[in-house]
Amino acid sequence: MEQTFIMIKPDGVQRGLVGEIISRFEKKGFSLKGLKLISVERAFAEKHYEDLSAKPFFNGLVEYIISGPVVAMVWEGKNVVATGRKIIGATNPSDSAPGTIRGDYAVEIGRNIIHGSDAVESARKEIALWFPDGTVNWQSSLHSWIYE
Ligand code: RTP
Repeated sequence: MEQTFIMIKPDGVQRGLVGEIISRFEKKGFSLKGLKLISVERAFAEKHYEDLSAKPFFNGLVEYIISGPVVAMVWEGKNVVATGRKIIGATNPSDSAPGTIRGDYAVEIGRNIIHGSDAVESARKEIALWFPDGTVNWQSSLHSWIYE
């Protein structure tokens, strides 16, 4: 089954949105496989966003990610990478539809609350980076009520 990496960024934690965000993924029917509250070092944040290192906003993005604790999660389910991105909404909250997390709770691109892997391959890399000791292997008793 497909997995994705979801991170609630420092603004989402500070604004008390952790429960709301987890609730949206749970209610959808996805399964939580990994969860931790963690403050990351600069080098770790730079590694996570290494593909964006040439962007003009890179230093500000790293400062933002290390400015407070984040919630790192692994969610599992059918098509969870693409569907997770839909639940999160467009990168710039000005373009995120109401009903999405960013559309409902964020205003500016540099404070957009949440990260979600953009592809199955990047999810695999990000899960390995953030959960080097692996995740929890379990299955919800509701599985047969969510999948045919
Ligand atoms: P994320 O990785 O956080 O899920 O975001 P994304 O794929 O939707 O967007 P991406 O282009 O990968 O950008 C990563 C994060 O960098 C910040 N950003 N700031 N100031 C700017 O123009 C700008 N552009 C991007 C955002 O926090 C974005 O989520």
